[in-house]
Amino acid sequence: MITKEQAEFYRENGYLLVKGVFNTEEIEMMRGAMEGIIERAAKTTLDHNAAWQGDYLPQEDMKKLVLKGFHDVHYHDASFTRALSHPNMAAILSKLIGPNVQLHHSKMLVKPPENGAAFPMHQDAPYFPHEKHTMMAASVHLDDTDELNGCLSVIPASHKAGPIAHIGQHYLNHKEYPISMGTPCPAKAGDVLFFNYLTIHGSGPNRSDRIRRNVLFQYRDPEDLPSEDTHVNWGQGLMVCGENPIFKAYKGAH
Ligand SMILES: O=C(O)CCC(=O)C(=O)O
Repeated sequence: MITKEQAEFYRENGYLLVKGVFNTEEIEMMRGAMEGIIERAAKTTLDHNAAWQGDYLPQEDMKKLVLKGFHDVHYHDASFTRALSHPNMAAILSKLIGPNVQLHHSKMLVKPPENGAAFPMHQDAPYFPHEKHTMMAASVHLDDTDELNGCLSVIPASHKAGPIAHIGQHYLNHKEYPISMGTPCPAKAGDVLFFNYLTIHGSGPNRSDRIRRNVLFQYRDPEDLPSEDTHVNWGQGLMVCGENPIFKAYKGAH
């Protein structure tokens, strides 16, 4: 699914956009599944707006912004389980991480038209630090994205600098790391942006009349152990490629 050059690009730059990983039918299934999650959540106390707080926008503007975010989407709908372990995904992940690949968690992010909130620049590493830094996100695009509807931006090769101190563990100082500092990664529905959890990334607000829906799967080498006991999720440890050589040692006797 990817060439040696693409894998090399990922190692050098900390990110890689792969075109056409999912077909139209698979994308449609995931869009429907996402709608189902939002509808069901709206009937419970789970419906929440995950828009970033902070000082990157005046408070009045911030209040208008919406970002629908839910974790563990593969426990809500099987289309996400199929997507996270899709043969195309497994083929790519085994080239980027290695023969053994394990799921860490999944989530969905919906930026509605006109008022979809931005994601200030950050690394994912402070949320779930690991020893060997193999962790990477695969952001599956369910819509065409560009700068107008808040596509992802990355700072190429920023993963090489290692972990950087974040404000309250959440994001980087937006004056030092404005979103405009990143390289925008416009994509089509079905494309997947892979990026290491040390790669600085973010996304602008959705100022278009188009929705922007992404599903994000986070993966690691099973031998890359957490250095802090945080962000433990359902389904953590699901094998997506190869085998888990340390299952017994890590999990103990049970
Ligand atoms: O999808 C986006 O716009 C950003 C998502 C992101 O940065 C994250 O979940 O860490």
